[in-house]
Amino acid sequence: MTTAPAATWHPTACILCECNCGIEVQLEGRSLARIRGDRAHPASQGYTCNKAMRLDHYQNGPDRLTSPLRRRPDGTFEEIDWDTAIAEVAAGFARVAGEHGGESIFYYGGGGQGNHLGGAYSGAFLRAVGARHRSSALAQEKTGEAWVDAQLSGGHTRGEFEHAEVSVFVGKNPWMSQSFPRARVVLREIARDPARSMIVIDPVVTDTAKLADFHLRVIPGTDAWCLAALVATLVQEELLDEDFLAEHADGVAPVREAFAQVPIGDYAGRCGVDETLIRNAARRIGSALSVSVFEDLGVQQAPNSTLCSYLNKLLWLLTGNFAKPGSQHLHSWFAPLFRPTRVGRTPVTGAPIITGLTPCNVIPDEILTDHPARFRAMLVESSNPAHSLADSERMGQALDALEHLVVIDVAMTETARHAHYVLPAATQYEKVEATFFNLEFPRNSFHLRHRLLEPLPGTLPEPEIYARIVRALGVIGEEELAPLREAAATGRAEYARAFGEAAGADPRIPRLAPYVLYETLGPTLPDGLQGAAAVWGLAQRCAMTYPAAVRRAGHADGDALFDAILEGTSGVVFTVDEYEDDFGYVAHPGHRFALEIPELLDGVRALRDERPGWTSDEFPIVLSAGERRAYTANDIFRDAGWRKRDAGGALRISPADADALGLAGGDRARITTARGSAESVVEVTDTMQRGHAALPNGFGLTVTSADGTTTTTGVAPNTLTSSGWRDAFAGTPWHKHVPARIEAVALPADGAARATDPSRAPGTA
Ligand SMILES: Nc1nc2c(c(=O)[nH]1)N[C@H]1C(S)=C(S)[C@@H](COP(=O)(O)OP(=O)(O)OC[C@H]3O[C@@H](n4cnc5c(=O)[nH]c(N)nc54)[C@H](O)[C@@H]3O)O[C@H]1N2
Ligand SMILES: Nc1nc2c(c(=O)[nH]1)N[C@H]1C(S)=C(S)[C@@H](COP(=O)(O)OP(=O)(O)OC[C@H]3O[C@@H](n4cnc5c(=O)[nH]c(N)nc54)[C@H](O)[C@@H]3O)O[C@H]1N2
Ligand code: SF4
Ligand SMILES: [Mo]
Repeated sequence: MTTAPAATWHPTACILCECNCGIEVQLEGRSLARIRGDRAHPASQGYTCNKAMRLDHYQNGPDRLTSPLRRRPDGTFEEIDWDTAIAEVAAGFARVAGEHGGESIFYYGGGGQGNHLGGAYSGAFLRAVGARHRSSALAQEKTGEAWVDAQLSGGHTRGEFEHAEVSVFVGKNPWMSQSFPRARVVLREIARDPARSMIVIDPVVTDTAKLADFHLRVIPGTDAWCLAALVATLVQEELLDEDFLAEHADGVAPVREAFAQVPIGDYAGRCGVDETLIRNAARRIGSALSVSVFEDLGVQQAPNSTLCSYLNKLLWLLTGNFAKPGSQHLHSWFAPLFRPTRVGRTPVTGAPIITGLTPCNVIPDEILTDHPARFRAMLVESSNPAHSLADSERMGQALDALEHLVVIDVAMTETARHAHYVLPAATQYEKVEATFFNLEFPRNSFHLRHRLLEPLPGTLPEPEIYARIVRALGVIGEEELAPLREAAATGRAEYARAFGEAAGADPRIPRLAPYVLYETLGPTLPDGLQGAAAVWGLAQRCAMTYPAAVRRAGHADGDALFDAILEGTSGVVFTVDEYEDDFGYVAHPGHRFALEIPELLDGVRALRDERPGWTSDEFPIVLSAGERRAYTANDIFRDAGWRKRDAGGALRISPADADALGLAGGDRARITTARGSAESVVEVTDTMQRGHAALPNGFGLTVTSADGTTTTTGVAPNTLTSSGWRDAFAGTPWHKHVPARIEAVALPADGAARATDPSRAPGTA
């Protein structure tokens, strides 16, 4: 493929958050020169936020890798060719598996906000080496919620905010963090419409809270009391949907009992919200025709997080806000991101494995030990755990303790610097890509993005990297693959028949399915689309799982769906559901919700004797470590120059704290926690309440310029967090609730260090 003429608009997607808005791009050479929203995209319909326009800073970002690297004994890296790299990477995993068993090989990542297709092939690698343990960023945010969902319904739920009469955001700031289609348009529509209401539970006056009808401005970390008071109001004021509960739910009585006695006024006092406001918000929920809720990191990474997920879900369940327009929904999946049934215990610490994922916060403990079952080798793909997981320093020590660490990334990251081998990937605009963040109802869509550019010389797409590793492991040979290749050349129907037959005869075929598809079906796909081979298998499964909904979306069967996906370069709707069919997604017997979760009802009762408060005299301030802002995007942009504002990533504090600490905007402050200490520029804002401070996420990445000098902009939040600071159920971190101390950094006599110039931002080396 050569570079297309500049005037052509190429459809693809933004890769900066789970919305993956459709965009169109004009190229100039290898630059994404002009970007606009793609109106043909079924979910985003032309919408983007400010961040998508800056995507060239990703495509042409710093520290781009262009050759496989091998660590030298002195810690520096040397470039090696792909054949050598693959042979040594595969041999390293085979050696560890041979000596200690495949279970000692750990896998982390498998995709970020825009790229899950590569990860679809990782399963073949894992099964080829006998690995069983894995994790990803989901296990530091969503596993508590997933555990609650597993008990309640066995599925994942999403709100339909576009049509909801009442929208509830709990520890979620969609104006900044988006996460559902066309978020800002929808939020503005809600704010403008007097018949609709928005309820926001957040200690900060966020841009979302500014649009809210009810802002429950909790004291940080007290959501459990606030949510319990809301649920108790519904119960005590008899606002439940009794018909819905009788027809569709079990375990209602114990829930009713647990909340009948909750002292609403007392709990309102503990969370710092006026009792009348809580009661009015609950009444609004109880009387609405439709309610949708979104909980996110403000509760999922804070005290009582799993309990908060339960309380939050009771709000819509008790009021029957399910399976109708504007309400909460269970939905189809193109490929499931969560498998609620996959539970177990980790080998060393016995931590709960939820949806198949090891809690991120215990990963260092599963490595830094002499326990015989410890993890000894690791493959990291599309993730930067040395920066994004709690306690970066200890995470780094754990990575260094591994016998074999392989990192697949587009850039030299904080994690890659610890690796024995670094394998350079093509970017998401240089290969066929997709995500499995397909969470909508009633129309759910999937977008297979074609490449805009050839891979940068020296790099490979992940499907090819995994295929080469599996090939080198020699678990399945040409003898088994050749007949399938021949069948594929004859046609899709013949291929399906041959694949089914081979899978029945040889268990290696289904075990290594993504690899087998890539090697046999892949070569028959149009140029550049070989990596989509696994999508054929997923499309077949999707059509078998939701036959009626797939047909309603206009696809006769799995093959037709696959063809539509290959051709639909702006994305396709793969299921169209009927509202009443939603109950069919409830996995429990009789498709009934199971409202009673005994462990968490104990948690509700325990709130009565518990007093919120995790700070101390030494660390009196609650630090929210990793807030989403207009110019943050996880660790995807390494180039600090993409930011138009807040270039240094300011520490936000309240005027009251600023006064008490003798700080003014632009000053520098030292922030210290039980784990670490860092310096930051300060922004004083009355959006923050007294005793609460916030640092943004995605800062503190270290980039190397051409002359070898390194620059770090802003604070890496996880230099300040501890891995032990986590939820008792799910092990998810309390990043939004880190007790901290803030002190003014003494300025030189002339005040010269007062930093408003971004190049002088604290932390800039
Ligand atoms: N701009 C931008 N958008 C993003 C991302 C990004 O990096 N940048 N990342 C994406 C990803 S991976 C995710 S998971 C989502 C996360 O999206 P969000 O969860 O919305 O993002 P945060 O800003 O981390 O946290 C949300 C809110 O929690 C509030 N909060 C802090 N402490 C508490 C508390 O004790 N109680 C309550 N109720 N609220 C509290 C904060 O004030 C904040 O407004 O964003 C996605 N979108
Ligand atoms: N303290 C604190 N820590 C947090 C958070 C917080 O709020 N506070 N938020 C957490 C949350 S919610 C999340 S989701 C995580 C996210 O943290 P991570 O899981 O580390 O994910 P990303 O930041 O998205 O990093 C993606 C990596 O993928 C690489 N990459 C980009 N494109 C490709 C590609 O095509 N192929 C490959 N192989 N690599 C690619 C990028 O270079 C980058 O290194 O951070 C978490 N960490
Ligand atoms: S909402 Fe998310 S996917 Fe859409 S443009 Fe913004 S960052 Fe990109
Ligand atoms: Mo996330």
